[in-house]
Amino acid sequence: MEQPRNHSEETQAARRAYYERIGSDSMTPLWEVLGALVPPRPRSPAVPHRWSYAAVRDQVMEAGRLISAEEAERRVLILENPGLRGQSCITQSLYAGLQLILPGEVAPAHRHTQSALRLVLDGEGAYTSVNGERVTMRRGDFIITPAWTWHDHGNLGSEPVVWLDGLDIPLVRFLDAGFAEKSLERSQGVERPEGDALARYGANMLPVDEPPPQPGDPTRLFVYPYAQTRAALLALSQGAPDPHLGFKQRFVNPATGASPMPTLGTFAQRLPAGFSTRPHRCTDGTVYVCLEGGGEAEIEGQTCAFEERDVFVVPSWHTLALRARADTILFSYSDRPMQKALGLWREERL
Ligand code: GTQ
Repeated sequence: MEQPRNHSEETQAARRAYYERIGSDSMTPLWEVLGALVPPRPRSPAVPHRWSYAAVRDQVMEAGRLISAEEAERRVLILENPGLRGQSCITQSLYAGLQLILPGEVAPAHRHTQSALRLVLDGEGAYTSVNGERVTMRRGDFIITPAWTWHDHGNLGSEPVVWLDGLDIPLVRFLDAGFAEKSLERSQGVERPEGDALARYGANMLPVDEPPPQPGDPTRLFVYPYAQTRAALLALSQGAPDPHLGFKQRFVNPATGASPMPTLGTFAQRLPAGFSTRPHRCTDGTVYVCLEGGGEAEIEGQTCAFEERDVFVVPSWHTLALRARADTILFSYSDRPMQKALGLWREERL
C-alpha cells in the first residue's frame, strides 16, 4: 500500500536523522545494506579481462630500463582487475603480476606469509631458489614458494625472462596476517643440488622417515615441470573430454592429494583443436594463462580471444565457455581450496 507522500518524506527525514545520531556512536542500520551484505548470489565487483602478452611485453621490458631488480626488490607489473583498480588484485582474493628479470640480475632473498606461484612465460636462463635449492625456470613450468619459505630469483642466461606471479596477497591482507622479512644474504647459499626435491617428493615416493604431513602443510615438491604436465595431458586425451572442462587436472601435493599450497588451487587443462566447452560457472574467480594454442573465452556472453602467453580472469559466478581454435593448454589458479575448506565452493554446469 502506498503511504501518504508527506508521511513518507517525514519518515525518510526521521530515519536519516536517526542514522546520523547512531552514526556518531559508530553504528549503522543493517536494513539499508542487507541486500548487498547477504546477496542472493555472488555479485563480484571484479570484471572479466584479458591481458594480451604481445601487447604488454614492450611495457614489461621498459620497466627493465627504468629500475633494476635489486632496487625494485621485485620488478613486477601488477595485473589489476579493471573493476578493482588501486587494490593490487586481479580478483577479490588473488594477486597476479608479470615479473621481469634481466641477465645477470638478482631479485634478493626474502620470505613472507603470502604464498606464491610462478608460471614461466618468456625467455630462458632464470632460476628461483626455494629454501636453498635452485630450480631452472623453463617455459610453462609451475613453481611454488609456499608461505614463509626463503626465495630469491636470478638470471644466469643471456635473455630477459618473464613469468606470471600468482599470490594470495589480497586474502592475507584481508586477514591482517601479513609478515615479511629480508634475508641478510642477497642470494641464498645452495644447500642441495638442483632436482633434489623433485626426486625426493615428486617421483611417487617419499623419504622413508618423512613424518606425515599436517593438514594445510604445503608440498615439499616445489616445481611441476611443464614437460610432465604436458605429457600427462596429451596421454589423457585418448579418452573423451569432459563436456564442460575438456581434459582438466588439478595439481596436488603428492604426499597428501591436497592442493600444493593451502590457499591457491592450480589446474592444467587441454582443449583439443575445434573443441568447445559447455558453459560452466563456479564461485572461485579464476586466472587463466594460455600456454599453448589459442581460442576464445565467452564470459557472461562477452567474447575474449586469447593466444599463447595471454592472461585472462573470470570473476566468481561468471559463466565461462571456452573454444579452442588450435590444440590448447591452459594453466589456471584460484582460491578454490580455501572455499572448499570452508564449505563455500559451488559450481553449476549448464
Ligand atoms: O617474487 O617474492 O609479484 O614477494 C609480489 C610479491 C612477487 C616475489 C610478487 C613478491 C614476489
